[in-house]
Amino acid sequence: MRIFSNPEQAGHNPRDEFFRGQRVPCFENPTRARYVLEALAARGVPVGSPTHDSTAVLAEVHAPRYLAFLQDAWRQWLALDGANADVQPFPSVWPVRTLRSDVEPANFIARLGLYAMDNGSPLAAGTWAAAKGGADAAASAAHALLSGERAAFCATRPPGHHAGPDFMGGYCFLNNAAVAAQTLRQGGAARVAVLDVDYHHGNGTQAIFYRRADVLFVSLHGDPRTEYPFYLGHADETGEGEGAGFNLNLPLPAGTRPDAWFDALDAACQRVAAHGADALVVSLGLDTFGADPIAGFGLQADDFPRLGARLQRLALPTVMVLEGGYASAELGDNACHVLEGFEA
Ligand code: SP5
Ligand code: ZN
Repeated sequence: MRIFSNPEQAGHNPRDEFFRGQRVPCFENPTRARYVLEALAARGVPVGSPTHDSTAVLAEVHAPRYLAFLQDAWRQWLALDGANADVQPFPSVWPVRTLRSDVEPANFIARLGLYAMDNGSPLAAGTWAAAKGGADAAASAAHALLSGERAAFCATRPPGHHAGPDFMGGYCFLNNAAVAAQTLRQGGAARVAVLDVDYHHGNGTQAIFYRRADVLFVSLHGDPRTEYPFYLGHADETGEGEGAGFNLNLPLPAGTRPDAWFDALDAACQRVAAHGADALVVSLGLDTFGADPIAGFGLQADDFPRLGARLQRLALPTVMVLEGGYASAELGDNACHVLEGFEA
């Protein structure tokens, strides 16, 4: 298994996010990557830097005006009166429902609201470089498969599955899983499946592929009636147009125990197998862990090798990209346990 990191990740280091009116330290922080890389190093697993540039494929999964905004956002923030590098930019207005989203305002905060689905995804000086490095890792992992590698894992942050065609959200800026899937398509895989096992529904990935039949999206996640991202991820979302029938959501109640979760995983894997996919991309969120501070499933340490083993049984060239997972001390071991279950 090839492992990729993004050396730029630590530059995405915002200080805090909002929770119920209070500022709390960011759950999604550089320590997460450190724990995963330390766990890999402790096992003697070699980790490589990206080998491919994702610029061209990014333009196929994200809108040009969104990419242009994100790349220049920190500079534009610093240019505002009263802004400085110690203050975090947050949106304060959004183009919901009857308002227009086709206009790109000149005002920076208004553009931040246009491109952000929540106020929980703060930008920092190094956000673009970190997100781009993660996307490069995803493109590199896909290329490794196209060169005959059985599997690859991106030990990268920030995560990507909440980032849609033209928006950020849920700590995500560029959709790494979509970059991997699109790279595989371009490299000759006729059909690709994305399987998202993060606790939160991968609304961004779903949105990117919702009208496409060539990339199947399957997700099991906390029921969005009560869990983030709330406004997408429901069972009646099955795809549109050409993509009708190529989107499967399996929402599960918060508090779901491992056996019920693995039953849903089995249903998800059966749909992936029925797709006749040539390659698989796994959005590997580890916030399904019982001790996760922001999520509500009950997976335990020994459930992660079981997850890896089930993925391996699909017998497909597989890219895994790290998504969520916030119980930092255990995050590295949980990630390695998935890889070990896959390789056993
Ligand atoms: C990639 C990913 O897992 N994104 C998750 C985004 C979740 N955003 C909402 C966070 C709400 C934090 N709630 C804190 C609960 C503390 N007890
Ligand atoms: Zn998550």
